[in-house]
Amino acid sequence: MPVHNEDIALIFDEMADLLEIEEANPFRVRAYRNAARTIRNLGRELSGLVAEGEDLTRLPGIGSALADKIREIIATGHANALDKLHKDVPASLEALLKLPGLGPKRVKALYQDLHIKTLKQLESAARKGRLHTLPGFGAKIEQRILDAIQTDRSQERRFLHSVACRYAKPLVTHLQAGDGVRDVVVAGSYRRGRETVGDLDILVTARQSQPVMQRLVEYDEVTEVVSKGSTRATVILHNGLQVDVRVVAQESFGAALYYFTGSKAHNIQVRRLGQQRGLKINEYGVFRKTQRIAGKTEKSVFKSVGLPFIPPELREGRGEIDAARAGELPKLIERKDLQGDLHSHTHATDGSASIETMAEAARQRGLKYLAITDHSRHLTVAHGLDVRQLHKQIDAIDRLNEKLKDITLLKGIEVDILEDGKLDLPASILSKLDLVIGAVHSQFHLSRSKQTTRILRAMDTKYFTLLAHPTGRLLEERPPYEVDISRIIDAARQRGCYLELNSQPQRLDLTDTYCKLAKEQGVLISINSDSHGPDDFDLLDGGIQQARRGWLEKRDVLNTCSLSRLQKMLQATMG
Ligand code: DGT
Ligand code: CA
Ligand code: CA
Repeated sequence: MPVHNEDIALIFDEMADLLEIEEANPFRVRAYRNAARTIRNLGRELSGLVAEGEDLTRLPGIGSALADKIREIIATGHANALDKLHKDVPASLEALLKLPGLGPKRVKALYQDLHIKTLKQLESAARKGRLHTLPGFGAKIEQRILDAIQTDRSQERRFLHSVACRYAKPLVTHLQAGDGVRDVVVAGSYRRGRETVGDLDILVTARQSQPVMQRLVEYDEVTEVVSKGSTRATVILHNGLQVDVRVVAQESFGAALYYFTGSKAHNIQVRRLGQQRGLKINEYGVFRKTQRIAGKTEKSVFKSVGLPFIPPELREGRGEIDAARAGELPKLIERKDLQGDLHSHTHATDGSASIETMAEAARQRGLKYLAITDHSRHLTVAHGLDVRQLHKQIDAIDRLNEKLKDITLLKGIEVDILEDGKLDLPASILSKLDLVIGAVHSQFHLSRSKQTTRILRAMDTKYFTLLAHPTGRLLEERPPYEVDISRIIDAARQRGCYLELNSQPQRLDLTDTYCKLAKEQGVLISINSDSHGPDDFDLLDGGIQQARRGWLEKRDVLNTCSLSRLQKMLQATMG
């Protein structure tokens, strides 16, 4: 059974969590987390690199100890060090870690202060109100834990879009290579670009359907065949992802693609339009009485109800049909519209590469400018920069800019927003930068009003340019902090500063609906990679997809501006 990058990343993430519970050295914990991220964002499978005898320590953030572990995992499927940690840390604690809102720090506190080891004990302590007395907890968290325990029981598992993508692409290639196969397309939430997907819905057209079914169940990633008929099958892949495959007739392909792309809310609204015209719309086509009038292409389906083609990212039943009828669909942003990237890290803090390497990687991807925005001193686990170190970096960037061709570096910082809303570095140094990104990296548990006030205060400080990952969520790991985003959008408009759409697959923050709100309020969004290594610039594709779900056009996005225009705009916020 092949070992994928995701498998290795999951092992390193788990090691980081368990080490943190064990109170290991925070730098060691961080090294595992960084390695997991590097591996997730790698363009190639590590198993392939190892097979070719590549030196893994040439990868960013991978030292010789980590390289040994990677080889061990690829060879054996597991890591001895993790097995050992599993023995040291009670298994029931690991179940607690899986609850949203409970990271290693809180789990450690529960264990040490209240001797809570199991979900049952946790639930009972929360019901008795014993949690909110712990430092780092509060009444809100207590309630959230109770909610989480309850929803955990009923909740289906979802997968990050980026993870689903890594499994979908090779499967599509595998099916595509079958004899007599024509189209293979992934529909559903995957095609709509949702940040997580419940399962994959694949549509196939082929000369014959039986061989497609056979080819699917023989795929080496398939671990379970749930059902297999002559034109339809459902299987589960090794990572738990469910895949529905349907073979459809060529004449129905557009109707099926339309139907299974969804969303359900969108489909229901379109079907209603059809009913008004005496049409029946289903996955086989568009029918007037028994006569098929459309269905070969998606476009023909939309046309039958008087609509233009609606891009999949918009099909959520959030006003796209009215907009389409009025001829007011947005002309959605595309990757090629981006001129630069305003958020990246180097090995001066928790990134893995030099400024120069990052600049070259950005240039290769067609970007004209790149802001270097390392962390500030308050974030000690990321080796945040102090005033002196930032001065040094500013000088280094000035020198580099003199010799770089086809790309310009901007000087920036991702400065921590402290609990009182002050920024972590003094104005005297911030004033020397091209832009200042403010970010919340601590005190996630503040009340909604406190958190909002904190951020608004930070935005009010001179030199504040851009708010990073505004809700702070980490998908499948940490819910967003409590905050009034509409007030923040409003303040950004008044203040003339900007909000980020962070492209890291676990963040995709701002979310689609808030992007739309920002657009309606006239607040520009910066779509940033938050790169920690040279390959991370590819993550911008995911940010673009999220932006499209938020109805954003080229003109709604800050970093579609030319360098000279951007510099003028930044100077205005720094004034
Ligand atoms: P997911 O998998 O939870 O991320 O979300 P989807 O949107 O992929 O949902 P899924 O896999 O249950 O179904 C795929 C598409 O099929 C869905 O987006 C719309 C269509 N569909 C499924 N059930 C119904 C239904 O009862 N009515 C209508 N109109 N469409 C449906
Ligand atoms: Ca689906
Ligand atoms: Ca499905």
